[in-house]
Amino acid sequence: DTDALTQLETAFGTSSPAKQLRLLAEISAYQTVGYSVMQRFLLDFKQRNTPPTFIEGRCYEYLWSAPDETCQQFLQQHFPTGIVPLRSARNIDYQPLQALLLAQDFQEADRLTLEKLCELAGEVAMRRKWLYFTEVEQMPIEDLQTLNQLWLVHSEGKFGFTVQRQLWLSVGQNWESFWPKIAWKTGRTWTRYPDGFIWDLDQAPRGHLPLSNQLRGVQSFNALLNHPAWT
Ligand code: UYC
Repeated sequence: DTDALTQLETAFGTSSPAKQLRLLAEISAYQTVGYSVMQRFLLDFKQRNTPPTFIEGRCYEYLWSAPDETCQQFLQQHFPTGIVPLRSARNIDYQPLQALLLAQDFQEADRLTLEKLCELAGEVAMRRKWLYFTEVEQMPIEDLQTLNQLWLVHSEGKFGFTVQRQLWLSVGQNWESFWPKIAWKTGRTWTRYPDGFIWDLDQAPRGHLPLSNQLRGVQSFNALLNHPAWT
């Protein structure tokens, strides 16, 4: 009944993010009336003018996959390019990445992220298909923050460069401790691309994605985790 839904909505406003995720699942079970609650929440968010979190991301995902056409229309009207502002200092189009993450297609999103990073580094890197650390150092803060936000917001805060950075700092920037923590290495064995990696949000450990190939050493990833975008 709607009384119970009103109680859920009230509780939602004062809960922790983890609790809010669970409440959203309950609210979505109410379907049409539940979707109205979510739309109200997203309109509030729009007015606040604050960066989106994974709560707004999850809300957006629920509305996007809802059977009610009014939900699609709502998103089209109020958030036509997604919940994350797709800012770029280099005029790069992050819309395709937004779409893949929204659809929770993490494997394709990971592939496209590397492609976008190469695009950000320039034509030479695009042809090379991998990054020099000097190119990473030169990347604009704005674009890296957009990429990071897209991953964070559409992964319940589990994936993204800042999640990786936080874990890496927590082990004293020790790579050998870091790799097993994010399941890129087990014992002495590197995880094999692509089938060894975990492309499922619920199964993967925090910081597992996006990937950064270590074939040519750690310098590029090191430059990424040390980028001024995160300080
Ligand atoms: N791969 O093992 N990786 C590739 C990872 C390594 C290798 C791509 C990550 C270790 C080869 C991505 C790990 C290694 C290719 C990743 C990992 C290795 C390849 C596709 C755990 C051998 C073929 C994008 C750290 C022992 C391409 C890209 C080539 C591809 C990611 C081998 C995303 C996180 C040291 C031979 N691996 N990679 O970059 O260039 O090509 O030959 O890290």
